[in-house]
Amino acid sequence: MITRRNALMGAAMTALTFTTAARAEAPTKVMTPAAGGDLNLPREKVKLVTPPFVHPHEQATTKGPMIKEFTLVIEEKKVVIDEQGTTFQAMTFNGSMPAPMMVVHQGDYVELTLINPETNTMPHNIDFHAATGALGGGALTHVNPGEQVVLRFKADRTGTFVYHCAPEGMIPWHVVSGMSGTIMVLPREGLKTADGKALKYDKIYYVGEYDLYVPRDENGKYKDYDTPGEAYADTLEVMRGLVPTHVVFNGKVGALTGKNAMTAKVGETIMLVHSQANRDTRPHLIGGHGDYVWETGKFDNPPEKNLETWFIRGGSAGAALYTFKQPGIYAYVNHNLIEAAELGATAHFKVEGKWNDDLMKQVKPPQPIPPQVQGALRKGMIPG
Ligand SMILES: [Cu+2]
Repeated sequence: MITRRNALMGAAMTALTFTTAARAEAPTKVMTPAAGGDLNLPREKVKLVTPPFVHPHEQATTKGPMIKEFTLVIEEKKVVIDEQGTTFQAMTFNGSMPAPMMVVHQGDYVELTLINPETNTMPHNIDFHAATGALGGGALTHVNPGEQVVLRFKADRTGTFVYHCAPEGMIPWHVVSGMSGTIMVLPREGLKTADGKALKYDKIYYVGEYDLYVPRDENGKYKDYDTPGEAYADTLEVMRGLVPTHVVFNGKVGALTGKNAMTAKVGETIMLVHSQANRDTRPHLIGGHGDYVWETGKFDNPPEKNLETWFIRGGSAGAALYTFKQPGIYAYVNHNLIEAAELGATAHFKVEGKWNDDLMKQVKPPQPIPPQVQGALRKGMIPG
């Protein structure tokens, strides 16, 4: 049923849609697949969880292909994105930035119910980079407020893939407003090194990085808006400058630091999936490494080893495995350090365990420079 309010909002947003000059993806004629129930495969409902956590899953499976059922509810909502209380008109799947990570195995079918409740003001859809055809599903999933749709696609290739909202005429705005997540398609036999050795993780975390563009008033103060529609024109102007006001992990400055730090134990292997749906980034674990890194996230390619920093192309998700060897607080950053330290792109790992002196030891603590060394320095000599 279309309410009067929806009809009005729909008209308003359609007008908005066509005022936007740039269209990232051209529309295409699509074939509507047959209604569900035509596949005689076992089904499993998967309950999604809020990132950085990931729903329980098998890494390798002996089961045959299945239909994995997921539900995403679109939620437009005002959120706070920094310690100064700056507000942001977010658009989300399931209320979180990033949206929940989905995990399936190659050959499985992903069956998504996408719900756009009446409380929202805009049409939305979903484009899965893991899917084939119809703009990644974008052309088959347009839902106005008060509508829902069911899309099914076959996960025919392995890897970590971004999914995002992509409504015609408003794609970049919806993406930089929060509407992106990741699906991980695992090989049925699990992850492997280049020479075929099995790789396993003890824990998995999902970090979604966002570049945010918050308009300022004439005094340089961040503006507050009541609805995404009201923020649209000003936000688009900031977006076109290509200089983000915030670069954040998981929706806001400090979402994964301090008491929100990700945790691990010495000896545990962590799988770290990192997505950026719009802009390039370069994750780095300070004091650690990427033991095995699928920079592009695609598991058919052999993982690179022992990386210091890895590159995530805008519009993709990468995956890294690391076994922690020392306890302590580790910063996990975008190694554009200005974005990490000034704009927010920093997370923490709190790692418990026993320190290994062989790997690192403070041989002598800081102390005054001895007189003979001072003397040498005064003569311009390098002591020792
Ligand atoms: Cu959207």
